[in-house]
Amino acid sequence: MHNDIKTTCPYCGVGCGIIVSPSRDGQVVGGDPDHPANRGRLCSKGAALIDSITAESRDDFRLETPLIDGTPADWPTAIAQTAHRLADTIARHGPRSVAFYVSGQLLTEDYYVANKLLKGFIGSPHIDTNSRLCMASTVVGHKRAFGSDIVPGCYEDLEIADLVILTGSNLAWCHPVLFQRLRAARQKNGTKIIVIDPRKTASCDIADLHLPLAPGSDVALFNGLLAWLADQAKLDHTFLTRHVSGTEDALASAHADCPDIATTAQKCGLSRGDVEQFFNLFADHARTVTVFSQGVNQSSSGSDKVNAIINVHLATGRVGLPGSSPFSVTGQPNAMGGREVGGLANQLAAHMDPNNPFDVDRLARFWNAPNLQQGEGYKAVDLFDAVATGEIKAIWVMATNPVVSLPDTSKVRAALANCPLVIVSDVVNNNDTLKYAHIKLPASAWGEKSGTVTNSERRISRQRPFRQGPALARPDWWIMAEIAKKMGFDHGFEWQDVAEIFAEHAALSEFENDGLRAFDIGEWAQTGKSLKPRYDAMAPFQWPASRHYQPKTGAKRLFGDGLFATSNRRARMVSLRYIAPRSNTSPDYPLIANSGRYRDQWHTMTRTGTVARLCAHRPEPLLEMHPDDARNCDLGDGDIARITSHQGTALMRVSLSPSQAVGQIFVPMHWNDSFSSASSIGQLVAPHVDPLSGQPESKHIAVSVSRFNACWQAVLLTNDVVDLQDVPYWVRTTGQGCNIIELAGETPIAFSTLLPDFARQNQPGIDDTNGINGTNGTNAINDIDLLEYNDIRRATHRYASIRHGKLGGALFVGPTRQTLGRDWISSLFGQNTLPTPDRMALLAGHLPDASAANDKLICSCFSVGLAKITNAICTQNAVTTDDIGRLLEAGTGCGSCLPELQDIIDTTAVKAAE
Ligand SMILES: Nc1nc2c(c(=O)[nH]1)N[C@H]1C(S)=C(S)[C@@H](COP(=O)(O)OP(=O)(O)OC[C@H]3O[C@@H](n4cnc5c(=O)[nH]c(N)nc54)[C@H](O)[C@@H]3O)O[C@H]1N2
Ligand SMILES: Nc1nc2c(c(=O)[nH]1)N[C@H]1C(S)=C(S)[C@@H](COP(=O)(O)OP(=O)(O)OC[C@H]3O[C@@H](n4cnc5c(=O)[nH]c(N)nc54)[C@H](O)[C@@H]3O)O[C@H]1N2
Ligand code: SF4
Ligand SMILES: [Mo]
Repeated sequence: MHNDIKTTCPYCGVGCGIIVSPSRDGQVVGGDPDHPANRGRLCSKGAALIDSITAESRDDFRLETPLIDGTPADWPTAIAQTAHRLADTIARHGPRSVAFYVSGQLLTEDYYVANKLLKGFIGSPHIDTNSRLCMASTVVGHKRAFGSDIVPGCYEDLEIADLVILTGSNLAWCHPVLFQRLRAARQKNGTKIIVIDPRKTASCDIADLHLPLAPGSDVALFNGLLAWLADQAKLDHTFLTRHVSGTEDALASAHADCPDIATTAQKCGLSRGDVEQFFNLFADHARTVTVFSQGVNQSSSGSDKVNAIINVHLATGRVGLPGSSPFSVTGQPNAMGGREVGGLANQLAAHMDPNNPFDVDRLARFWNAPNLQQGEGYKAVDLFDAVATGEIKAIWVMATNPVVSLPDTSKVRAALANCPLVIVSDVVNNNDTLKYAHIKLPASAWGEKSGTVTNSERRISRQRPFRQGPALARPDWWIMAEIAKKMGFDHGFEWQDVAEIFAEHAALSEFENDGLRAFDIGEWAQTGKSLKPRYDAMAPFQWPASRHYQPKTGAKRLFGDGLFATSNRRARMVSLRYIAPRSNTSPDYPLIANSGRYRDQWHTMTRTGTVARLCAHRPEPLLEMHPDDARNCDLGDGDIARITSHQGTALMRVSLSPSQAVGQIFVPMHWNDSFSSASSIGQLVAPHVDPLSGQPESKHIAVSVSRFNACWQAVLLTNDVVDLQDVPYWVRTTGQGCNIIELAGETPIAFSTLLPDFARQNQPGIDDTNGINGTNGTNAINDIDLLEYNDIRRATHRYASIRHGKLGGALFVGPTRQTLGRDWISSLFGQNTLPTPDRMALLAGHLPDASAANDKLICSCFSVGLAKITNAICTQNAVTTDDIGRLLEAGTGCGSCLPELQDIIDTTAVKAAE
């Protein structure tokens, strides 16, 4: 392709515009200066998109062909087989025995087809999505308060607000470009910023106040605020009288729950001073935006947390006004699009309701779909329970990895293992869920497919193809449409192009819409010749885009006129009481584990886990804990710990962190069985859900932590497939030249079996269990040099294999964590011949530049590590992030590392002062 292609980032819900341009060695990705979400900015993940595409081109990465029971098939066979098995299941067990589990990473058009096929034509209500784990509580909160699932504000509000509250949101790492916009606005306007989060996160870098509230206590905090605002006569009574119902009851509940600052502080585990400061800041700034995300949603009281936030905004008339709104930031690139097409089990397409017979009838007529049923389907956790009990006999998983991301994953595995028909559509050929699939269908990936996504501010943008995928990869909508037609659903799936699906979706949004269904994009409902060119040229726009109702098009904000989407057009305040999280500590499980995200990893790592520069930021998953807790558990920094919950056990390396409160640990959600032996966190999460939204409580897991008594630790560098079955602790990361695998065990094993060449050669004379003979030297067999060094006294072993002069693998074993520089060894893998000094250095365990060893990568754009930054602070007088940028370039690319740079400056200054 010769021209610039404008598309949208496939990661987070900020929905940044991207330009892909041709370059000498292929293509380059840059931020789109014209896209309103980012105006040219990108974060570290967006900036590394070309790296992830390069990784995707590797031979073993993509699912290249349909596989039926492990046998490659062409598409006609795969379609016929899938259709036949689904039809057979329906014939024998009825339509409700079929379920789909889909994802906010599908494009709107894919998502629309999935809902139409399952709900409308197969006639099963059981389609749910990973948005259940993500946005479901917000959907309930919005519907309860506004009558419809609508985000009233826009990104600009964060820039023009006087006060921005980030609650349950680590915006710096999870919505980095929005965070950059906020940072810039703060520099310009002095915006006040409050972070409400049990732990000190990177987002606190720009905060005036951090409230480390007790996990799960948000309802108490916002109830306390509501009661206090009422007592201080700070409510907007005119707005309440005209536009809100339920006020008195909500106020009474808030007063009963948290009558004063002291009670609020006590329930939230905060100091009175901090609570008072928060309340005063809220009262004093009419232009307030409250940004909320998973610390709010992923809770057994998630829906109530959302409404507690909206209550204070309604009570002060701060909804849908410039710089003034509650603001749910969505996670996935198309979490919002999924909600628009009714992706959740308790929604219908175009913001209609499966429990409303008029909506069901309307949709059935529009689709000409006689099988559409009234009523909700199973929500994700219940859906997989129904798979486990055998009620669901066929499940089709698309664009999500539930074996990693759902709670209680042991149960999910068992359910899938027993399910008679598991179909998985994915772009990769290996993830934890694909292992259970009878039918694997190769989907086209980002960069290859065409369609639309909706970001957090209701902005619909195009994703446009700019590269060829594997010959047999197909867009998800096409796969479903072909199977639908093969199942005998002749009408309704005949689209020739994705533009036609979008037009149908748009037509449905305005179909018999009396103006109350705010999701109206009827402007795009056209058909005919001009459809495709217009769709292809679509510039990003905010819905609604109505042909009939006000606001007709591109409204930045909704509800600013005080008219809501309820039948009486009044918003509703909800009466709430603080209820403690479901999973609580006990003598057996005395700590609370909170799980969340890292700056440079995306979810279950299927894509970001293959990019060296994204893996360098946090190569191993860390159990972050307060030093006091670590001491109680007999753990030190860098030790390996066993984390046990009622559900299961995981292993992770300990990182001491004063940012964690005593009694609370933080663990990443990303690692899985493809990247670790036992660091997948879903196996610890209890299936406790919010009673209204069905969203699991992944932020509050009662656990115990104990020592994993490593008697040896090792690092293995290789590109070969290694059998790690007998290694209890291993974590794999992608280095510049090879995979880097950290290993540890509680009992000795035969180390040489970990190095493929050693195992294959079955070397005589090498006895390498922990602490044995001292064979040192080189053995050459079949052009493979095997270097070996054993120091029995120190229990230290080093092995390297050189194939045809090139480094093939290196293994370093010792009693503690290996401290040698992985980057340098990893870089040797690219060299055609390994010079003798490097061979010697490998065996001696000495690095040419020892200071580079184990440096922690901070800036992934310019590959600047901690050592250089600390050096610049200590010896070159760098006192601001700008100084560091000038000296080292760090922080001047995407800016995602600025919070960490500031943190390093602060801690280095403190150390220097001590
Ligand atoms: N780098 C990166 N960015 C991403 C993603 C990714 O995988 N990686 N995923 C995207 C997706 S799908 C999503 S949903 C978003 C999620 O974005 P966020 O919600 O910002 O991310 P999390 O790290 O899951 O959780 C946010 C914070 O909630 C806090 N928290 C935990 N318990 C409580 C509580 O009881 N109350 C309060 N107030 N806070 C609490 C946690 O300490 C954590 O810092 O990120 C999106 N962006
Ligand atoms: N403990 C804990 N668990 C959590 C969370 C947490 O904070 N803590 N967060 C939850 C949240 S908010 C979310 S959103 C989920 C995310 O969890 P998942 O949705 O399970 O995570 P992903 O790794 O994004 O999985 C996406 C899959 O889709 C594939 N894929 C990518 N593009 C396409 C495509 O175009 N078509 C098809 N067919 N496949 C594609 C990818 O290869 C990958 O296998 O995790 C949830 N689970
Ligand atoms: S903030 Fe980063 S991950 Fe999110 S859309 Fe923008 S570039 Fe992509
Ligand atoms: Mo999410």
